[in-house]
Amino acid sequence: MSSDSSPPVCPPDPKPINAQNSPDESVTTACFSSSSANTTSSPPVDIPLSWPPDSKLTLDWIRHFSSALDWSSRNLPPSDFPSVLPVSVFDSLVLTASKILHKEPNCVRINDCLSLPDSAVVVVGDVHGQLHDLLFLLQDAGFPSDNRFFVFNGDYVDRGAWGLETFLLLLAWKVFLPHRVHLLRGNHESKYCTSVYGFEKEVLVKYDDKGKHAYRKCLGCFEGLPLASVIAGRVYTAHGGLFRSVSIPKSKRSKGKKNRRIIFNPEATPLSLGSFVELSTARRSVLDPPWEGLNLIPGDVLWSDPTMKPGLSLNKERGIGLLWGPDCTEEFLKKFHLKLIIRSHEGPDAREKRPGLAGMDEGYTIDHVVESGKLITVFSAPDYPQFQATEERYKNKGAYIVLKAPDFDDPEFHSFEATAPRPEARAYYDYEDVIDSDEELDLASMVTAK
Ligand SMILES: [Mn+2]
Repeated sequence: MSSDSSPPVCPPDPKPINAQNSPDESVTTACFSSSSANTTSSPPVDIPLSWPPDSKLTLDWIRHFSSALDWSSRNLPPSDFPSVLPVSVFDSLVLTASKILHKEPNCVRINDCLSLPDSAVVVVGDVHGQLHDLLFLLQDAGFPSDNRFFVFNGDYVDRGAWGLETFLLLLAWKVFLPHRVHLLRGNHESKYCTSVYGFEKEVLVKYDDKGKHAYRKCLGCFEGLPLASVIAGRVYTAHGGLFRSVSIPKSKRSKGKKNRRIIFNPEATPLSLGSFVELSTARRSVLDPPWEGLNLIPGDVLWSDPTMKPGLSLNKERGIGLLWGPDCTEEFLKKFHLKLIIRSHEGPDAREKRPGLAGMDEGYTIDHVVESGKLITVFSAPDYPQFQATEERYKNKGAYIVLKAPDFDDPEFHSFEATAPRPEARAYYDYEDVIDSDEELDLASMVTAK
């Protein structure tokens, strides 16, 4: 059904949601409104938003929502957020999205794109609450539509000041086009990370006396986010990356009675790559994926990093997940007939500490080039992190990847600058004290945070 004459992704009448790098215009074009509306600081659309009586979101609803979020981020104190999205509408949105997400498999298979000749799949990396950069990205890439699929690789919240807005906007797209928009989980969609890097406090400030309730609902939704995707049978995507096998080697199985408790010590078992069957049976609905025990696959998928050193080893820097070398990339691609791995998870700060791997200045890196294909990292938060203790910033670009029909395995890279100027905002975490990247985790507090 799709062709050159297919309808535009987004009806063209409103002005662009945001303008890239045009400080003079960014405020006036930010809302779908005239400049006079901005000078009077009146909202560009009717607020508060209401939930459609039939629970069916429309493109217009999402456009109004985007515009209201952009406007409120520039004109309202954070505690006035319920005047844009009352908690009852928040509840409906999160509940509706949550129901859809919880039903999805751990690894989402995106194959509908194969039967649409002009289709494209856009893969997006970490966003970290940078709402205005996400609004720019969506417009630049073209909004989700019948033949434009999106896979978001996680880390929607924390660090940036608009994690709630970012997450809710993506949930709205998910509800509107559940088979076109795929939201995967990042390591920050967890109780531990959100309690350290700002999202919990952000929700408490924005929803005040309903804050605890709203935060709990967000956590419930995080638990439902799928872990990985396979696009067109050729491209594996996940936030961190590869994962270990947790199947019990025959030699370690207890003999005798079938139901006897299995004694298995993963530490003593050599690491090997896991399979898609194992990925599909992992229990993902955990707030903080464990770093020990038998349910290790979600933690690996969300926290692992590539390295240039061959082999598979425990990710000691992060204290959770794995490090995998180019030989593992080759093994994984070959075994499962894939061409690409696209993961995210490492921004410019993390890459500064990874000798042998390229920096994140352009928002993406090609980490492994092997016989069967490539491993790519994509990071979509430009000028990251929003709050920094030092004057000197990374000034990194963000990027997204476009995979096109018919093969979906020849990535087009699109780098973009941060939307400037960013509205003034205060951080929701102590960024001068909190360590710069996720590397050193206080694992003990992950236990007590449960
Ligand atoms: Mn991450």
